Formats: sequence, structure tokens, C-alpha cells
Amino acid sequence: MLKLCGFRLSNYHNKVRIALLEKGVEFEEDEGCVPSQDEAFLARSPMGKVPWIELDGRRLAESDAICEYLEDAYPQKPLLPKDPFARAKVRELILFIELHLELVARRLYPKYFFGGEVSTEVIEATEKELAKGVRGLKAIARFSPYIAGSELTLADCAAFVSLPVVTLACKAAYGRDLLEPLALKPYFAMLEARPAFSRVKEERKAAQEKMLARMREKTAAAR
Ligand SMILES: N[C@@H](CCC(=O)N[C@@H](CS)C(=O)NCC(=O)O)C(=O)O
Repeated sequence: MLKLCGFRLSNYHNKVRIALLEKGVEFEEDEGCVPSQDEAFLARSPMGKVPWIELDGRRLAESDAICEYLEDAYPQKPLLPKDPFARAKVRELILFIELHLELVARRLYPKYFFGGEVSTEVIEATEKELAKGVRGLKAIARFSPYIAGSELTLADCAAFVSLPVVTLACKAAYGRDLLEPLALKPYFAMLEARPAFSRVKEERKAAQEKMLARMREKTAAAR
């Protein structure tokens, strides 16, 4: 059986989980895979990242490659349109969400999520880059009602897991949500009405609570 490896706080892991659940693919999950540059980990995931999938002794990394594989292997419930141009438009949306927004916002995470340092120059430059990404996504997103149009697609899976993290980072860094012009609230509420989306969101929350409890225990033990 297909095995998804990663952890439930990862937006990329959760994107693949939603796609699997929406498509009704049976899978097992190894949710204890925390990114690492250790040799043993790199032997399973060459970039030391999550997620990846394992199937019949083979491995596949990169969430977009995994989602495309799922689309080819389990076409029954499609998450990409049939028309080649419409398919490319969905991929364009995913790139805007991940490359021009989430990966840009990620420069802020060391300071605002992990208690590290990020220079003022980087914080300011990131704000400008994010504004460009928001403008770009607003220009191509349809929200009618899904982000690519009338059908649910992989772009909705990507938006649902990545854009809230960008919002969190923006609020922490700039005191406001740079994604505001996208007016995402009703769109997310619509997606959350779907069992796959709400389940992944709930399980992400549970994983976060578990991690925070573990951290509290560790701090208490160190005192
Ligand atoms: N492009 C990759 C990104 C995966 C990714 O960055 N995952 C994060 C967790 S959300 C990770 O493994 N980070 C550890 C690292 O970058 O070393 C994908 O789509 O799968």
C-alpha cells in the first residue's frame, strides 16, 4: 500500500494528504518523519525534506511530483482538468501560491515561528516580494467558487494549506495580513465544509497541540 511519510504540521505533507483523501486513495501514513540532514534520513528523502511517498520499495519526493503521480495513477476522481491549457492554469496557480508566496514568506519563519533571527533588510524585502505575489495571485485566482474555477483542483489543496501560514507570518512580521486583498475567508469556509479539508485541518491542530504539550513538558523537566 502507498505510504505517505512526513508530519502533520507540514503544509506540503498536508497538501498531499488532502489530495489522497479527496481522491479516495487508500494509504498508510508515517507521520513521525521530521526533516533532517542525517545520512539515514537522506537515504529516504534526498533533500532531507518532507513529504515523500513509498510504494513497492520505491520512493518519490516533492509534493507536486507526488500529486501529479496520484493524478496519473488514480484518475477516477480528478483534481486536474482534462483540457491541457486549463491543467497548466492550475499548475500556474500552485506555483504562484508556493513559489511566489509561501517560499517567500518562509524567510520570516526563523524569527517569527522558531525564535531565531532575521535581518530588518530581509523582513522589508520580503514584504515587497509578498505584495508582488499577492498582486499576481489576485490577477489569476478565480474563486468561482474554487480557485481555478468551477471544479475543485490541486490548487485548492495547495491554497488551503499554504496561504494560512503566509497570513500567520505576515501578521507576526507586519502586524497585518498582506493576503487581505484576496478576501480568503468565505473561500476557506467553503473548502472546510469538505470532509477531507476539515479532517486535515483538525488533525493539523491536534498535532500542533501535541507538539506544544511536549515542549512544555521538556521545559518543565529542565527546570
Ligand atoms: N518543494 C517541497 C517542499 C517541502 C518542504 O519544504 N517541506 C518542509 C516541511 S513543510 C521541510 O521538509 N523542511 C525542511 C527543510 O527545508 O530542510 C515539496 O513540495 O515537497
